[in-house]
Amino acid sequence: MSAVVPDDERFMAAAIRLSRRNLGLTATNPSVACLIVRDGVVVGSAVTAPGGRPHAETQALAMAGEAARGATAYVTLEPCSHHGKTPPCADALISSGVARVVVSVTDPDERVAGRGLSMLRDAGIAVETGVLETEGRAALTAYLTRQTKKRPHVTLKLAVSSDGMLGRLGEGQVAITGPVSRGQVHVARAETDAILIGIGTALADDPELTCRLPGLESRSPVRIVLDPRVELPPASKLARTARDVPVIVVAAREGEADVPGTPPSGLPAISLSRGEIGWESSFSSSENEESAAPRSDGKETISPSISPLEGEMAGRPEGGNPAAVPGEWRARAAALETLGVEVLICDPHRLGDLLAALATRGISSLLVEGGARTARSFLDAGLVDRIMLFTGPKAIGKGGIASPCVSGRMPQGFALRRTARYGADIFEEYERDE
Ligand code: AOF
Ligand code: ZN
Repeated sequence: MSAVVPDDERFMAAAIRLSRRNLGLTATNPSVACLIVRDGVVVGSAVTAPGGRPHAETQALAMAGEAARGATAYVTLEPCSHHGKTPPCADALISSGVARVVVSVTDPDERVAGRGLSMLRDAGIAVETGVLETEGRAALTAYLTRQTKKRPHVTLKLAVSSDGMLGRLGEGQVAITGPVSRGQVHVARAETDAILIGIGTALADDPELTCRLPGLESRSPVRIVLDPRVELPPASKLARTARDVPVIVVAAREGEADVPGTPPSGLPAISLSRGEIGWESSFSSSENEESAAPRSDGKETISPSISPLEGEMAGRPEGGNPAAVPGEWRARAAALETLGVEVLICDPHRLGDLLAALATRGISSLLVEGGARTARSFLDAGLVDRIMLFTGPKAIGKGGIASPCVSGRMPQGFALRRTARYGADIFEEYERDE
């Protein structure tokens, strides 16, 4: 038998805070934290290492050494029970001699799923679970979404003027929010595996999409551009920095981007060529043209249901360049690849397929940063889990590009979770009720 004791929530809260430290750094593995507490004193503490291993528990136990004997271990996720790349953490806890293990969230990974807790109990250790579970789940939300929905957790970030606009037609970046809000966006980027924009935004704003907070520059996420016709200019900041921080251009199969909404005639939604689902290799040689083979993984492709993404933002004609010449498409892709950009062939009308492919790549969290049409497409497809809404004090007025949602008029199913004031801006965080 075991029961929650008064200090359990205090130590679990500390563990959850610690677990957030490596968000966005642990690839497919969740960022988990473990505290070893003896007589009210923390004698060991650790978070899952960058890259995903070692796990938190073994590091915290190593720090505690002999002091772990008779201590309580606080772990934000159920200790693993499987022999993966490292031996089970449940075994490490048992042999350390801890008397009690307090867990926040049970692990949905089918290799674990309750077995970690059973192993501890069978060894005579007192086990308590569900402590600060809501907070624990919030910190693990990207991992839990990827495990249960087989896609990344999607956050939509919107910076909206006081009159509900995202920018002004024909202009590049328009300052809507102030420096405090922008800092918060950079924090979100640091905690996220990948960031996504539409080609319209890439062309209009020429953004860098990196995390530029001092000391956190190395935590920039993978940058993804939905770019059906491969229009990202080689001179863009994104392309020029692709060797420092990865850039993926998501392009339609040659010739198909010009017919928005048309199902790809019997072709796969995502092609296979690099041994990993959904990722197509080089366009630089004609050999690779042949490699666009139908999916060999036996999965069915999903019928297209969402609106086209191209031509979404200020500063460019709607629908991009319909007269794109096939040979030039290939040359544009090759030019980007020379700069280190990865060109992925995936029907941009099928966001669900794209997200599934990103999940197989180990991307558990995705931040969608614009523009209006990309935001709308993700919302329409029901693929947004969280909305970060920043509302600035100034109006855009005539020629504004309307935001798909504004404060007080959010899509059905989203509930307000948090508000804050960042300088002159109002921040609201909404989550899908589920
Ligand atoms: C823990 N502590 O710190 C983490 C855990 O690929 P592997 O072998 O590293 O296993 C990955 C799985 O381990 C992951 O899906 C999740 O179930 C668990 N992560 N478990 O005991 C940790 N990060
Ligand atoms: Zn483990």
